[in-house]
Amino acid sequence: MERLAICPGSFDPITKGHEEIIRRAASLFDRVIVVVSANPDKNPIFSLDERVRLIHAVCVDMPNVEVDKFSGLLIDYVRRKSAVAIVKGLRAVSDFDYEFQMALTNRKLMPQAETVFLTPSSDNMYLSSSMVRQIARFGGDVSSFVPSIILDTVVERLKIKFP
Ligand code: COD
Repeated sequence: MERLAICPGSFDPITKGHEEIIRRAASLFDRVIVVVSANPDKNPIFSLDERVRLIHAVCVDMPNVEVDKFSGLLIDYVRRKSAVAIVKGLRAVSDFDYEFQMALTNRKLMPQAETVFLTPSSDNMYLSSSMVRQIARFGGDVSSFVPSIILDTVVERLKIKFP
């Protein structure tokens, strides 16, 4: 049976940290769907379709990875796709409480889906989309944090937002 994993997130925008987790997931599972949350509470900088396009570009060399979007409960999406796992990245201790709470809640809602935590390399340990947005806002260089294939697009887009 094909083992499908879901990599969910806001990806506003996708970073090298996200890319690393997706690559690791792609090597562990038969198929991976990266799903972008349409959560309107987050007030994202990049539109849903922009985020999907950026992830597509980053994952172009990963044949078993697809990109999709979702709204509502993640676990409903996981059930609909008959996925066996939700893959999350776990950085420092600061991620733990929130991620643990989500994993336990999702397990209550769908016991047969496992949440799998992958740790990033030390280079990506303290990297987040919000850090990228903050650096860009003050005119800093984000090239160490954003996958090179989408760097120009992201920089141009952030310049429009933070001229
Ligand atoms: N290294 C490793 N992993 C990383 C890094 C990094 N540098 N940066 C981010 N990650 C991981 C995060 O830990 C997370 O697992 C994933 O990548 C996505 O990160 P973000 O920041 O893009 O996305 P989040 O954390 O805002 O996404 C949250 C979800 C959309 C997954 C969550 O809110 C959700 O499931 N929402 C749907 C509503 C729902 O079902 N709620 C009930 C849950 S109990």
